[in-house]
Amino acid sequence: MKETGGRIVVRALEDEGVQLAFGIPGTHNIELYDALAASATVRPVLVTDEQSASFMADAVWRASGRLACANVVPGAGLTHAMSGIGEAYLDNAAMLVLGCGIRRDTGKAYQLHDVDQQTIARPVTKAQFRPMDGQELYAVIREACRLARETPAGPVFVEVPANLYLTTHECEYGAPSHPTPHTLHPAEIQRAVELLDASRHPLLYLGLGAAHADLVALAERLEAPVATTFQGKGVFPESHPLALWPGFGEAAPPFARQVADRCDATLAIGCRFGEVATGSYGMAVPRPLVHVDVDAAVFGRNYPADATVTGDASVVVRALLERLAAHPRDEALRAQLHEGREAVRRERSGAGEAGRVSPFRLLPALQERFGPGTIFTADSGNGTFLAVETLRLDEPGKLLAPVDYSCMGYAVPAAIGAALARPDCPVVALAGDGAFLMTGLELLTAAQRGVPVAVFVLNDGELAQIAQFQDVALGRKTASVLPDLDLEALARAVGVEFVRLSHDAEIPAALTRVAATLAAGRPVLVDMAIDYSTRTYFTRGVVKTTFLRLPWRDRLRFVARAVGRKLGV
Ligand SMILES: Cc1ncc(C[n+]2csc(CCOP(=O)(O)OP(=O)(O)O)c2C)c(N)n1
Ligand SMILES: [Mg+2]
Repeated sequence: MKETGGRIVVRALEDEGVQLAFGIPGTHNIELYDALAASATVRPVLVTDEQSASFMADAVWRASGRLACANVVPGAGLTHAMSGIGEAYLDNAAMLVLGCGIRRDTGKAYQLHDVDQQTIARPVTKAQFRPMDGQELYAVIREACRLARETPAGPVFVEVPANLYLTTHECEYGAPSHPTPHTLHPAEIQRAVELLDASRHPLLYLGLGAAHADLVALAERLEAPVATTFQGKGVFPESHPLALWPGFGEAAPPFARQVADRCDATLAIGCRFGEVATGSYGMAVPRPLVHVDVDAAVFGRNYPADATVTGDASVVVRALLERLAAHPRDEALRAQLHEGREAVRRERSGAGEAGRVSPFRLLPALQERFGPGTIFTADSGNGTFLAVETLRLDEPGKLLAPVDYSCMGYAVPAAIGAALARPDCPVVALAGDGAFLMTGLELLTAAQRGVPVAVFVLNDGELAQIAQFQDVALGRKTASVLPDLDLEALARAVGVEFVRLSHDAEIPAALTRVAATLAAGRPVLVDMAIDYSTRTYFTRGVVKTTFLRLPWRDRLRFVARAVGRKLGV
């Protein structure tokens, strides 16, 4: 029997278990939207801007491990969605970018929205498809979904020519074949085991790619302190006595550096030693370095590896556990880790700026109030680093942050996507005031659909992450001070509850109101006067690392300029 293109695509989404399709319809895909309206399992979600559509789909994956789709019109819809697609690409979040395209059956030029979408999508997607025949539609969508999920996950683009939606096609609905899994090389495992057995104090360094492996058993076998990347925060329970810090170089607190400096080998799993995670390559990685990843392309790019193992983290860790000798329990190390964390907590629990809210009080209070299931979303800016350094997470998928593409505007739409995917979890967005200006209107979508998200606007009146660098390095701030915005009026305009949080003493009462609003199934906007007077370890470390890497002449020039400006000369 023949089916319409729209029905065929929806059937493929249903068979892939895709339940959420975020986007804005246009003339090219109204037939697809019409078919979506008839689906029992795939929900179309209307957004205010397609960048939110891709941020939401990204968050569905990160929060639930389920694939979602950004459903966009040709040209303008795709380019609006590019920010979230780029984020998903660099942060390895799976997503189906379901685009559509001009008619390919008329031969006409200068059609509406006609740009070369395959070329636009290529640098930010794992693969691009353009089925030309309706008979291919089902198989192409299923293959795109499979590729998007395959580790390392990422976005995959499919451009469906509009004419395929307008006509009917013969189609077969067979399950796609699965590629054969990668097999381990015993020699690689053997070499890794030799190096780790020979070390007295190995360090474990884990990225998100290590999730699902038996990491607690591995850490305890090696009696190794465990550092993670930012993305990997929570893959190893941070309440475990061997947990070190998210990172361990100049951009980490002194105790984390001291512990790492004492190590005589590193086992890195599912990470790439990217610029952000390493604090601008300010980590001295103890050698020998054993690097494990499913993607051999990551080895040796920034830090030379002494041994590499290509393979799925769970499989490799299982193989290592079969062979690795047990290291003796190291009470001194465990005490040092405990004391180090306590010292950080003490250092930060002091009085901050009067009349403002300390992030070091607010974030633990949020964790206590909403519990371990809470999903936090953060944005590009100071808030991400505060969240990374302050939250204590025992699972991955609980802090969703734009790390490697670092795109502002992520937190609010990501919170909505996460809340739709995980209605069982409280969801809290930590949005910088600058980032909020980009996608904050998406609260309208949350209000209209009754999505209970708590959006905390970290209101400091500045683009702080940049302003702080400018202040230290340049002695003045340029184009980084924000205009005033009446957030209470905005909350009223989009129909969400509003809470003002001006200083620490108000935290308990404010959280009670936030909890009551979420429990009633409604979103809430919290205007919070954030205290940024304590610089994060990350910011301090990156400034130092970058500065020390400059030639002497330029260091002097920088210092003279900053000091001169501070003194007003
Ligand atoms: C789309 C985009 N534009 C610009 C930047 C550069 N940038 C990185 S952090 C930052 C400051 C963010 O300010 P805000 O949202 O107020 O957060 P804060 O740092 O003040 O907490 C800027 C402008 C970016 N990362 N993404
Ligand atoms: Mg700000």
